[in-house]
Amino acid sequence: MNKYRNDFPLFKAIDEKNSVDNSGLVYLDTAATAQRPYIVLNAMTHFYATQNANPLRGLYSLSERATKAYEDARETVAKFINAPSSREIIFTRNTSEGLNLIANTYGMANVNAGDEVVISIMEHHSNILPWQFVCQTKGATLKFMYVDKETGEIPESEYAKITPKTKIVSLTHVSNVLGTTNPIKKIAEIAHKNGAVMVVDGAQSTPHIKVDVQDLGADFFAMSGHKLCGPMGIGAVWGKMELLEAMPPFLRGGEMIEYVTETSATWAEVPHKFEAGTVSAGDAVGMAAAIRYIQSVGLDTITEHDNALAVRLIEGMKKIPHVNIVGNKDGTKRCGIVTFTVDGVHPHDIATLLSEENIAIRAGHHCAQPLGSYLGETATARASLYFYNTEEEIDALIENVAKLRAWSGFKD
Ligand code: C6P
Repeated sequence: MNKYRNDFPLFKAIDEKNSVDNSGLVYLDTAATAQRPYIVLNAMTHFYATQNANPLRGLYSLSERATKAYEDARETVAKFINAPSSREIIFTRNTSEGLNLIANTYGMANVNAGDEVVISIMEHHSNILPWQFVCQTKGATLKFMYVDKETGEIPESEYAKITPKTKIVSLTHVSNVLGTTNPIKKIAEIAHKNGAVMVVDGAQSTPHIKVDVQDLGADFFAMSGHKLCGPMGIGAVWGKMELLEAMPPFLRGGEMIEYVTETSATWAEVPHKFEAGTVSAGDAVGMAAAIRYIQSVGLDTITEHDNALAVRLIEGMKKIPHVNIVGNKDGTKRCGIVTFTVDGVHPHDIATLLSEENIAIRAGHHCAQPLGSYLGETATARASLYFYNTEEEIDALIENVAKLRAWSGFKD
């Protein structure tokens, strides 16, 4: 039994009120959202029970304590990704909001007619649609770098799509379908040589591998709390201070201003310029607790565990006739994300049949429809695992995947 499982209430066979029976649940959908340990839930309860006031506003000590808890959470996020300053961390709702923030502020202010934005075909819709909007509004061109279907990697020849016309390169750090880790450092260097900025979607990397935004050479980085054991509804954007200072605000309203007249306004300093309205302080506190928890498990331990389970899963699946792994077949290159199809069985049926065996996986387009069209797989099944998963769970998945065709009426 994996020693971390006891940290998670959802993995208790029977919940504390005896109302839900999760015994035997095999949860393999962490790429969609991770589970939360008690420590995160307790940190949020503690915030609301002892520090709850509207942060950044009150001049009384309770509000100051709420502000401190919120700003301490910002510091924790900054250190987690090695941002030079916590003032460069903006809290958002999630990665999607973060990428929209970057596109709507930096993108709209810096991309003009005739310019180009370069992304890749493996992007999640959250890293496609904001750039489609910018390019369509400004008369710019959105260019895609394509992937090698076998390795799931972007061949270096595709990097030539980054040219002096490119204003922004925006790439996922880790693909939520292929599990590929993109060589951001190398691509950022090419982007910078061409005068472009490098935006990184860190939704799937931050839970699995150590991230250092300075070493990556990124200019912006977006992430979600809920994928790394934090609460839903909180995420963060990191950006270089000189870029953030020059950018217009995203949302307008309370607390993001310096001075307002009937006809004009000036903006608060970064990061508050980008955090209009009452902030999600309880969620920020929960995200910081999740980061500390993950650090206590250790990112190196997590990477090693996820890779070992992915290798076991892929090796097991390779032995099953009619099962096809989508992308790289080396489990150490998948960040715990294993996508597959079974000949003759629709991915939705795969997920439904496995659900009857108490196994939770995701099926569909995974919010990456252009990648599906490019691969010729409009839907796939995906098992995504984490440090709380066990070898027994992987074996249970393999065992049941082997039965899918028989359950679907096939003779072989
Ligand atoms: N992918 C998945 O099951 P949000 O939903 O905003 O926290 O994250 C969006 C997002 C952005 N980029 C990548 C690479 C992602 O994987 C995701 C979320 C989930 O694959 C939900 S679609």
